[in-house]
Amino acid sequence: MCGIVGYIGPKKASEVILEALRKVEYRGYDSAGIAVSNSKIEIMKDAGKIAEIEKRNDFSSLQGTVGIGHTRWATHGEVNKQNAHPHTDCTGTICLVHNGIIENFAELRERLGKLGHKFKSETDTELVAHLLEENLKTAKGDFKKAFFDMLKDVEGSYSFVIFRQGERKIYGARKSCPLVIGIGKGEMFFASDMPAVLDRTREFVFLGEAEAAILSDGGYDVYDAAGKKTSRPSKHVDWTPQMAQKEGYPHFMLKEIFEQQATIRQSSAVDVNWAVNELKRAKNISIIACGTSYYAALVFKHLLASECGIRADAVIGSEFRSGVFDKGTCAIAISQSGETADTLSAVRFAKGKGARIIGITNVFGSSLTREADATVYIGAGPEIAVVATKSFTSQLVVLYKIALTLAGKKKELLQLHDLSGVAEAVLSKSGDVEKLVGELAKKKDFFFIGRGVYFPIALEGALKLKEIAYLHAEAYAAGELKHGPLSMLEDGVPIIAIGNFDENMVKLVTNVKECKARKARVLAVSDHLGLLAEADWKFAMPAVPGLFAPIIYILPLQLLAYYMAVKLGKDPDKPRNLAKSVTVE
Ligand code: F1P
Repeated sequence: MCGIVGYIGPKKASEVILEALRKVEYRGYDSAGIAVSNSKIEIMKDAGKIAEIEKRNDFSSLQGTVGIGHTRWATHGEVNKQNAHPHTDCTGTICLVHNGIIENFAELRERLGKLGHKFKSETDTELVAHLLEENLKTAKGDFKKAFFDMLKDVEGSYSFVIFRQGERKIYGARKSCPLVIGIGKGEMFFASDMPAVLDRTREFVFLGEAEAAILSDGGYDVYDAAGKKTSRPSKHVDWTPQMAQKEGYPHFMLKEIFEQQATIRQSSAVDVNWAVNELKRAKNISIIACGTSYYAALVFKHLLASECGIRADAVIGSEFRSGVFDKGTCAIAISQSGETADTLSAVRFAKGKGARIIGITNVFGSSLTREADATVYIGAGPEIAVVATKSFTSQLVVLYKIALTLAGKKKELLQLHDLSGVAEAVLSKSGDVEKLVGELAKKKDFFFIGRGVYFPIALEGALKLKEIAYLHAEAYAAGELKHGPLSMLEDGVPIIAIGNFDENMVKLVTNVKECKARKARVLAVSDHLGLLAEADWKFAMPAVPGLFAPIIYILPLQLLAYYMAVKLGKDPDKPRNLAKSVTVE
């Protein structure tokens, strides 16, 4: 939540920062701003998405080669120009951007208010600028000391990027929110996520939890929370700038849906041995995740039962107190971003009870990798659209690989490598899904149903439609309809029935008939002629080895949500009220 950037180097800072902000806009897009340092600090900020703000503000008029920028996902204070970042102190010489939540906000506001500070916004962030101003007085002008004193005073989660008039330095710090340092040729960057500056460098420093850094023209220094210098060498990453570009697709989401024909193959080559060895030693297994990743967790739970005969617990990150964790637990935390606050809290809780942690993530150096005893990178490459698509199938492929290795199923492991061909076949029929949207886009309520391992796929299909098309969609284990929800079926309500020809199919067909008897209309996503024959609309799936079908069956549902959003005039890449990494609880 919130994208932040800092730049120091020979180039015009406003241009570098604006470009970088566009690339991390998926982190928040209700307002944005840039500040640069000249003879004084100049700030330009406004409410809206960057493209709208640019029409009203000429960022290129900001001169100067040091600067900071921000794209906001509002938490404290409504969306307006005053609350947009950057924020300054009373003197206008200390300027900062922030991602996270300052929890002792009320106490700081009262304390600083009593000292005579005047606030221009309702944000928690602005208080930190005033706190620095106050600390600077007691530190007798030593800004570095004022900065570290501030870090001791501030409670909550943050990544800060801060600069000061007349000083060619940028100060950054992180706690429970991401912040990386990019090392360019004669230039240095701070960014929330690597894609912000991938076109300028692939050399990154990943700050640890509660660490700080100071960038200058000459390089960077890293400090622990107490202000003691520490060492953090840089790492070269193999993500390319092209991976973070649309490459001719109208939206990142569509590009990422189509990329799955390649990413499914890539992820099947990921090394999972560490994770498997951890699981072999475990007395019990808990899977922790949120949102889409939680639905991957449900599929994994199903696989552990069906393929390995292992009982596991799947826990929603924010509901961690419902899980049982102890010294014998291996907790597998799944998170595309590796930054989801609810998931990280659950991980810390499980660790506190003595559990071992396996992190399954897509983002190198993310917070989850630091908390985990072993990490598996799913290898999907940067996912820019806010909603998860290719990361979901990559999570599934990696989780299948773990379960099948654990079960010693060599033949099936080989089949996993061949799935991308089927994915390609399904995606080549995207036009068929697009055609369905003509009628479906007139509907307001949707019910997704599946049995067994298709229930989490139904949940994920419904979530996609909610996230980007803002339509009411519910998902049920198909057998549950008769236990209440059938009462909601009226003339023409669409039921999306998902499943391949397995032991559950006969019953799924019966459930579909029950819906039709109540005048619902059915879209079948299946390879089973009997189910397709019952349907009003159909997406006929190619033959896929049954075990792996769920990985492929989500593809038409992703396409459906995408085309529905486009048809209804919504931006699928930047859905309202959502952010790519949810760093607040
Ligand atoms: C979890 C998640 C996503 C969702 C949105 C908000 O993220 O719920 O599934 O699409 O981006 O966050 P993560 O923990 O997998 O990064």
